[in-house]
Amino acid sequence: MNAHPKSSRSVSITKCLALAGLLFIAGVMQANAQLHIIPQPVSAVPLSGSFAIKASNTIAADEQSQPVANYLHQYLWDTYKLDLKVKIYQHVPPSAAIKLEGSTTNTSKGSYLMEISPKRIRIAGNGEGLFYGVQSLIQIITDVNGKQLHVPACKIEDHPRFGWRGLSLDVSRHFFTVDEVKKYIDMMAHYKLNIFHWHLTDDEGWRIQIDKYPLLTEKGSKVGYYASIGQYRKFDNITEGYRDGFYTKDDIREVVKYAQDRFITILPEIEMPGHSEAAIFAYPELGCKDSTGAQHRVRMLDPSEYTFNFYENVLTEVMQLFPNEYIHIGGDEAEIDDWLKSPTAVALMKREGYKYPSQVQSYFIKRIEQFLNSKGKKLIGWDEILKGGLAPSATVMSWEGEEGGIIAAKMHHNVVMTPLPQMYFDAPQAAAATEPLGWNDPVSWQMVYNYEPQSDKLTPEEAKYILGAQANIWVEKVGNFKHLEYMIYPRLLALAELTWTPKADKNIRRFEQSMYANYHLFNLWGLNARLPNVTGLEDVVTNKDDYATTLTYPLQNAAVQYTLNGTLPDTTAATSSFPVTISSLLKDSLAISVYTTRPLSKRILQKVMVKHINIKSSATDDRNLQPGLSYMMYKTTYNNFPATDTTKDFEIGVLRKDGGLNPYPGLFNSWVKVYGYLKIDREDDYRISSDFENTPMLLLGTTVILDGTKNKYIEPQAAILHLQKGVYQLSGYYLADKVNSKQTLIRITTTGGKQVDADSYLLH
Ligand code: TNX
Repeated sequence: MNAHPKSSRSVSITKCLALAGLLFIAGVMQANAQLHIIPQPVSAVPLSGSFAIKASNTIAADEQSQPVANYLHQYLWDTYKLDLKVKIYQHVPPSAAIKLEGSTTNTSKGSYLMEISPKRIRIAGNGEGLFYGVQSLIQIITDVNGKQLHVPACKIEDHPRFGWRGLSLDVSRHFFTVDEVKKYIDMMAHYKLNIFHWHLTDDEGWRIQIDKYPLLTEKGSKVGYYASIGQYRKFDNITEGYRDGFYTKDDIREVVKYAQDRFITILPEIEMPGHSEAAIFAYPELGCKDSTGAQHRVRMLDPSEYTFNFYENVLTEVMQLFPNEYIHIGGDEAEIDDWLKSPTAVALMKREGYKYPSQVQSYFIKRIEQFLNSKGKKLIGWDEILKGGLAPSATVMSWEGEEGGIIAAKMHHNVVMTPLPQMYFDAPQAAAATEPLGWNDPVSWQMVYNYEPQSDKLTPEEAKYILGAQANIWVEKVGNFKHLEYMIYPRLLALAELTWTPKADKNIRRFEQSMYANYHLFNLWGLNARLPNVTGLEDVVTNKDDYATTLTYPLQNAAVQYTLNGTLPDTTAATSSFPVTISSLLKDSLAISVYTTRPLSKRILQKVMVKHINIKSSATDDRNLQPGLSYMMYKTTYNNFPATDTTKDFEIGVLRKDGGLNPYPGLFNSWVKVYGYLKIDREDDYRISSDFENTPMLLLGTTVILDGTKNKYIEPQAAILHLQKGVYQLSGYYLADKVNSKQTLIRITTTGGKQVDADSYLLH
């Protein structure tokens, strides 16, 4: 045997170190193997190795790509203090390390190609396409111990599904500064959203300088001042004080440019003929006589020549500031019955032969449309503009559900889907009592993700009129930017994916993982995103005498405090890190409260109940039982399912396997009653839950085991039951809709985690 000479030994140590380094890099790559890019690209193939970004690298770009190259340079500097050179070439040399190039092959709007090898990064695309490629790159940069930036090798080919990927911001109810608006635009850009709908006027505040009518901002933007002297017009909805302010024309130009640099179009909204109290406050002649507004307590614009002339002048100045083709004129929640008190409106109705005030609304919008069209602009408005007849070329923003949008698409009008509840980011993200203030019922990121803008009520031809989707945020209850960030993130990521990624490629499990991976970016960007829920925490009913669960967390560095007695953990409660096992004897119920904290994030609170129940098997002779549950499907969409018991219109059948039914033909959704038996052949612990977005009501005998009045995504729940061999009467109700019909209605697993075959357990 040869003894190893010393030199060769030292070589082998070097080799070992090199190998360790490689393994380390492999580890980095491993972490990125899934390429956590949101929205999920059309095609993303991970390759082996990674590219290390160094200060000595140059960003080489052709002339048309220079703005995007500058953006990347600025981003790397702002975020990592890395100062790369930008060099502009007529033809980018093949050897350059980071290449940004206009594309001749990839020309569909927003498309790009990105190839990353250990030697170079190449992104090719035109305009926004190239910019989107850079955004994908930004998301996969890994910072190894704050020392070295890496990006995993990969090949990505990508383009958007919809051309309208929007997000609104109400700056009337609370004002947000230019810097805050810019940060909002930045975050939209990171997730490839491209329409920023700026809600600039409303009852509470007029926020845009109009030279011809200075009182609009002088009086109309000083909500706090006028409130303080008791002259305020409408403030009962506002929480957290007032944020006064308005944007000068220079401010607007600055924001428009900032958005343009990020390939975001700004859609300005000037509200009319309702939600105009700030303008009427400043110029009372605009107001409809004796109008008080039954629902919204605000006056209507009078449909007078003075008003039309005034708003044409306003819009003229607005159009000079915003270069895009669309102008949003509001149109929502107009209290049109008030026009019956207005001599102007009554005379107008007489002159035009109108019977209803809705025809005045239609007249109003059509006149404004004609004006906008004459200036080469297009009108878009909320779905109420359908009332009394839609203006000839108007685009409809469907917010009161999808119906308005569906009607408009069938009339071959363009539509942007922004329906309640899914697209409303002013809703809390979990049970309202534990969240910062919001409107309406909670909307989870899962509900946002599952939203499909092209309703199956549309033919493929009609579906082409759906330009895309948009989420809205109204800020009556959102008084500062941190709260605003909390409402927007992470739901914005779900919006981004549903508007970008091909429908067939959506996958909520994969998205969830990528979303968690994005929290490191939220930290990097100083963004107050809502933290994810704790896993292992749910409302439970159980007939067992003890209860145990292990709480885990999808993010690192999170800490947890909990109590089991219904009180909230106070500052002295012990803090642990995840995972945490809770186990307790169970006599009656256990009220678990959990605080989760993470550096730089607002902590979240979750509360669940574990309730003890008794279950008896029924003495049914099971010899004639057949697979499947019986069902009655009612021709009703009542909110209240017990009302189905008096409904005569229904069909009956047997529900096989564990999926749900499609709604009653012709209805959006319809109630279904299911009944039959749960047959247990082997004594064991079983877990019964539902995958439905809206949890069904489910009873064993007369005992409720799943509470259908709660939303599953918001408040997960399960029954954990020790069941003897025997037959149990099972019944329940659920709402069949197109989302639920594809999911598992009743999921039964042994507590060992094995899913049982529904056909041998659910019988009739
Ligand atoms: C309705 S959504 C509005 C907003 C309010 C929101 C919440 C829509 C088009 N109009 O003006 O802020 O409800 O109150």
